[in-house]
Amino acid sequence: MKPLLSFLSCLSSVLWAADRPNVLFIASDDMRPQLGCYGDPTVKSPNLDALAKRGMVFQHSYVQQALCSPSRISMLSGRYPATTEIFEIGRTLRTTMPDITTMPQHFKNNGYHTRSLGKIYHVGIDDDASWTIPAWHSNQPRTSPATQAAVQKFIADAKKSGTPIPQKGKGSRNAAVPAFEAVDCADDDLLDGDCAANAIAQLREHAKNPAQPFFLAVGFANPHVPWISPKKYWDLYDPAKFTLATNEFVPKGAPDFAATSGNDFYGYRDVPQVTGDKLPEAFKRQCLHGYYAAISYVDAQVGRLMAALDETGLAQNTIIVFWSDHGYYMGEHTWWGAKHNNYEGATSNCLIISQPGMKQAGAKTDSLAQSVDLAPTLTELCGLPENTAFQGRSLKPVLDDPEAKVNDAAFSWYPKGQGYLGVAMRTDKWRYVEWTKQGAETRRELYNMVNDPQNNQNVADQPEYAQMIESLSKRLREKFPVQEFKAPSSTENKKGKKNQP
Ligand SMILES: [Ca+2]
Repeated sequence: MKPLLSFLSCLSSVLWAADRPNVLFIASDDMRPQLGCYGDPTVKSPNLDALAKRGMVFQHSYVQQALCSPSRISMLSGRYPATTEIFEIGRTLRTTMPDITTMPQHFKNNGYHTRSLGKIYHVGIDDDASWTIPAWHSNQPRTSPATQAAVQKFIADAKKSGTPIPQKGKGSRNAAVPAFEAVDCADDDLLDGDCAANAIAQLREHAKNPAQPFFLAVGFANPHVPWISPKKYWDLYDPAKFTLATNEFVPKGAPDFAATSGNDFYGYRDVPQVTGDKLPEAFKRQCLHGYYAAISYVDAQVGRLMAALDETGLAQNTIIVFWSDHGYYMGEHTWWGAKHNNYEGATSNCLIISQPGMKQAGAKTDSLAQSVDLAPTLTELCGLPENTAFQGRSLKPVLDDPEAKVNDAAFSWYPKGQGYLGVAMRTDKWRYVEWTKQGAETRRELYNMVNDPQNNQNVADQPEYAQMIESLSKRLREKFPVQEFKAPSSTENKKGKKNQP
């Protein structure tokens, strides 16, 4: 009897779901909001700009942690990192929340076919319960044949000499990979082009079976370092015309432990081992060239997906979300190829949402949006039952009216050295960051987002802001009480790592 009931329940949810819109969720890795539709004059992003014309650009969108895995887990689960307690790369969501229903799982439970292609959850830290069938990853390389050969030689040499190769950082296999590379090849010869090709094939299959709606998540690996893309995207740019960062200093007056970023960039081949401000100018321009070309490569893949939606007719009934997992530094504050902190440049991301026939198509909004808002937003847009465990707020009022506000602040977390856990609260005017550690005094940062949008000067110690800080701190702590950063135990870490490829 049980299998029959389960079959009937499944059948009824599929029948009920038949007239629901589809969702094409496109993720990009480490793409800061530097696109034509965000007002950038240098980057060539015609396809994302075209998506913006049929959707809405969120100009103040924030991730809940500026690091791949925790950001993605927070967005996909619809929970703040304060709840997931996943602040690092390594553990799956189920190690802390075994019985959680994620956003894609909520869709699956309501009759959707949910699929993940490419990097959606962090690679190796996936969540099978979220998807109708296990996540798919391309076998195409990220780099040129010459670089692949160099990596193989590096591994063989290390084996011969008995030198252990660390997983990450200096001395890892990245030491054989250049930080940037133009490859004379077709889009599909590299990972992201192949991922797009597979997604297009999926869309064509779905078009043949319109009875079941889909939630198709497609994740591109670019423009995460190394900045490697087909040469034709490099040819779009003249590096002499790039504008370099003008604030090549860390935020002034900020606590030392807070004003840092990750340094994976320095583990790549031929990167001069000097601070970012001391890199030769020609090298900086090459880095920017690689980053912009990688953005244009992703942009072209998005264009292919949109063309497939149009060609199959699915566009008429498919919501498109374009989202990046956090911001990025390309020279600002001396940081290159980096995120890993609680400042504006790290926590702000790309967010474009397009609904078929939306009245506000082409609008841009300054309303604050958070990645945790996507779960309730898509749930509402698709008419699914509300899931009250999702912690964000639906952005539908903003999609209907770009002047509407659903958040009076956006929140981001970051654990830093010495056991500090920082929570950033971004309001229309302020970025307030409060760092706490058990048994140590609280450290604070305050940036005026109107006068100092790049966070160059921490004003928290200036007496005239004492009252402002008191009120911001009260607001922050009423919503998120002080929490201790609990580093994962070694067993938990092992459990996570076992799943890595
Ligand atoms: Ca990332």
